[in-house]
Amino acid sequence: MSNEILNYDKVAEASLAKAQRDGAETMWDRRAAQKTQCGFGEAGVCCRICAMGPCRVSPVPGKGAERGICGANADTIVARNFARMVAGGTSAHSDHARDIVHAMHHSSAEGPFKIRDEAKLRRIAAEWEIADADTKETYALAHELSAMALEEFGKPFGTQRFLKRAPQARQDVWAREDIAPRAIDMEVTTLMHSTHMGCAADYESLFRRGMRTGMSDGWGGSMIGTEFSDIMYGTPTARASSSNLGVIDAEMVNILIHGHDPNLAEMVVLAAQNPEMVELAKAKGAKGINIVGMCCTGNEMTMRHGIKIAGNFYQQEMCIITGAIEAVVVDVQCIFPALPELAKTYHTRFISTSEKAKISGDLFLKFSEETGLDNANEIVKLAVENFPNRDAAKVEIPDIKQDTMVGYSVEEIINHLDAVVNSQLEDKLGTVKPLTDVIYAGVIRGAAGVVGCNNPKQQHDYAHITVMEELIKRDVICVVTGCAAQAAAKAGLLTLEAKERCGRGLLEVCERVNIPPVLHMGSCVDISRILHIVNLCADVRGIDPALLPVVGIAPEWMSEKAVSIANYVVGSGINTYLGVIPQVLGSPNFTKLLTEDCQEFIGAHFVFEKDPIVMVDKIMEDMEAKRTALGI
Ligand code: XCC
Ligand code: SF4
Repeated sequence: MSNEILNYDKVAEASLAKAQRDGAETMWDRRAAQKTQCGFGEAGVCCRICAMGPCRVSPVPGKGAERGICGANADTIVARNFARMVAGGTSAHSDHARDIVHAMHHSSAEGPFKIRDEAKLRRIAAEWEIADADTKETYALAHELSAMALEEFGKPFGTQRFLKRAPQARQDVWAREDIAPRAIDMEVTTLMHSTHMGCAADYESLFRRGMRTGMSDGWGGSMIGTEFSDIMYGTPTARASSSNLGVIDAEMVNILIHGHDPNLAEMVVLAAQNPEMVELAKAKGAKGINIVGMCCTGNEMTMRHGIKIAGNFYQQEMCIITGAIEAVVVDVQCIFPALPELAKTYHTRFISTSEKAKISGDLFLKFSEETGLDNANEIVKLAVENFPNRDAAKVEIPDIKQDTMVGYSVEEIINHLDAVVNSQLEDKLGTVKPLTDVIYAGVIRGAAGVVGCNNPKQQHDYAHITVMEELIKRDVICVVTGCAAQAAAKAGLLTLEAKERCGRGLLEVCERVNIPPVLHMGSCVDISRILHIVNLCADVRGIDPALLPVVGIAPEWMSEKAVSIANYVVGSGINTYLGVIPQVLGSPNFTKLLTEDCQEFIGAHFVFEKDPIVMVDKIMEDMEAKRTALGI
């Protein structure tokens, strides 16, 4: 077993040893079965977009075939493959957002979909220039706004509405370089067209079109996903939670919610609070119902309700291996197709709910906005009734959990800043200016957004934690989302006490503002919160965000969504550091375009660096150079 790859993860060894005893297969067995991974695929030079192929050109220029049958060279093939990853990622985030907007379209005073942050509804309606946004009846306004949001996916003309949140200097770059995204579906479709056999062959053009598609994710789908989820389910506020497999409770009915979209998870939490359901659980011998979260569903639910975090991407199998999960309930994205089979080794039921992500092997129970609460009731009941089937001999829950703080939306960060700076004044400043003040004063050197998945190409959580620990030591504040945030939670970095692990400047800021040095900002669509706050900071200084000492980092990424994210973060003027190297090295030209040349026209670039310590050294150099250029 690959323990050397997992020894950073405190629960992994026992968990995988148990899997072996139970005869359960895990990702590690399957990874071993893959043997050495394909060198052509790794370099991005395998093309199978038409049936004359598959064609593979040499990953090492000058050796072997240099062109596919149609004549596409390594540059074209690599650029097309990369662009298609962007299209995949953008569609995933954006389709998630569309479901949220649909739920808002079904919202009503009676529920179950309701408007919980009316102030935000009115704020965004005003931002989108709806007349009488402050006086219209709540649900009439919600329906009008959701109809407008749906237009963002398919409108024939114009660009994404949220782009106006960026300072003018950045909007000018987008206009000049033609990467201001139009309707989201249009960007994805046109990119699939461009990458069809016999279309775009110019690698730079493919890159630019890919970036514009990614931009429709960050400033379109993801931002809509975040903002509309806040309107319906509440804008997150700071709250306590707990993390790691130890949050699974041997005496309770445990339901693992896994996936991304809060619609399903919100309904499951609501259903589990129903006193009748709790009584039923007691009648079955349990003390109650314990909902635990995983991946971004876990992030959405912990940010708004303090739902405990069972773990990140890597731990999805380990949860089931505890033998104490009555049901795994999933919607979309990042769900191993292996789970239903693994669940059969235990008493666990595996329930998939989205037609977009039907996973065979156990139960499919279609969730829809019309019947959301009924669906959730059925799911929770099924889990409760499964409790007596648990095999006590197979239950083994690692006794490891870590307290954590979550819930730092942009609004909540501003509230915290206001509480300190303005404690004597009546009026709240309501801006991020105090944050830019401490960056400009050099008390903190810069800010980093650490995001993304786990990937067996990196030791589990090691790259995430090392990068964060090293950055806060060097007075760089971190904001985190996705599975990176859950890694931080498990490592105790999302606590007020973590300030002891910081440099002096950041320690002082954490004390005064009463925040952890690493702030949980949510799920992966919530990287739009990071975009938003960076742009607010640039705005108060009247500069292009590309000038700020701010970076994006994905130390252990794996998904297409991460490629889309990297594109919009770079497109937004923020240098992006990747700890797993994307499959592009088979084209030195395309690699150079990403890591150097795009700096010239976008004002930011990609950095590939597998070693987290070396990565942090590069980041500090990057930030100090930006500080020098700003004269701060
Ligand atoms: Fe998935 Fe969003 Fe990656 Fe985690 S971080 S493995 S994409 S859950 Ni988004
Ligand atoms: Fe081969 Fe060209 Fe077809 Fe790709 S598009 S599979 S390189 S012939």
